[in-house]
Amino acid sequence: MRLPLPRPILSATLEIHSTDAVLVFLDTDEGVTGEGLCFALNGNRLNLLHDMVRSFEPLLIGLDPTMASSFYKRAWADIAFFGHTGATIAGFAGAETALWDLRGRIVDLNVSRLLGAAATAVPTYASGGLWLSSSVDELQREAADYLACGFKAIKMRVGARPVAWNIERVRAVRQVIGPDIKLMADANQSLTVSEAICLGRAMEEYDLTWFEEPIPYWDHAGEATIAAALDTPIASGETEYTSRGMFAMMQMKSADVLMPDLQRMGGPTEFIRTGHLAAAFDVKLSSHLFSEMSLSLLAAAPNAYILEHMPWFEPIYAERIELDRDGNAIVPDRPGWGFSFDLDAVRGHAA
Ligand code: SMN
Ligand code: MG
Repeated sequence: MRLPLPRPILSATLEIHSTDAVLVFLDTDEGVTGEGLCFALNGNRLNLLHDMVRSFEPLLIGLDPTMASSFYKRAWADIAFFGHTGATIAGFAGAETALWDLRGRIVDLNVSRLLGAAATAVPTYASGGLWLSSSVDELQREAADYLACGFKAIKMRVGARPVAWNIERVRAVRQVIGPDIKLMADANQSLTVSEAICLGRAMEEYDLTWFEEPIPYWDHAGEATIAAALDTPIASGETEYTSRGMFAMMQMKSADVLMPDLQRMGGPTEFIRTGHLAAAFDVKLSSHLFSEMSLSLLAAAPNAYILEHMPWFEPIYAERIELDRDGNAIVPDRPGWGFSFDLDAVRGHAA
């Protein structure tokens, strides 16, 4: 399916017009269906993802869902030739995400409870706005709107422009939200190490909760240099693959906060493993996109820090993430992920 954004958005590295998804349905002969998705941007390579997901059918048809790890084991070996990255792992993630939904639904438990929940609500931050495409006035209006919706934390984007250009925007946002709201800044890998240290120092007086992906994601040593140089915590990991990629980052001390992306992790099993590794390294655990699923996974992690709230797929779900009075995302008391596709809405967005 294809979901055009209300207006195109601009990060430091990408213009995004639409978010597109392959929806995954796993039907059982007992009448229970597990749902998952994997996604692409701007209408590109959606067929590739679709074919990747379907390539797992031979390993899923006839599978007893209480033997889910046997799928993980066989599929992991099956994709090794193409590698545990890119479209290969994204397709695997879509299937694994549906399988975990099914596991929860067959025993009538939310995935957080299936795992043993640590919390019934998870701190969250609004991430759907404050892009580089917004003017300073628009940034201030968007930030005020998020506060009116009950959010207590907001992320804005910064980028490879003059320090003064970025600082004017950070200052303007901090001015409207006041000192008590958390503010994060995401550079989407657009800077060099020295530029990042320079901008990071200039932003320090605005009390950022984190400075995200300052440099290209593969430069773990560079990120470690930045993390050591700045007082502001560094958040990263959304572009790395699997728990092993996260492990390498933690060994290098690249980030104070990890933000595993459910798709690049390869699904819930690898996300959960990342959470355990992060606990062992005393690194804070956040998430990237996939808010409806990451909510339950973070709720089961004792070291959960904050959930990225990205509303992109709200239009195709029957339910929405609700916030409590403190701005935390409430974990649904519904089985599986607790969110079901609204099939009429899905049909309206067919690609
Ligand atoms: C981001 C990256 C890719 C797609 C959407 C948003 C951004 C984030 O880096 O952290 O939300
Ligand atoms: Mg980011």
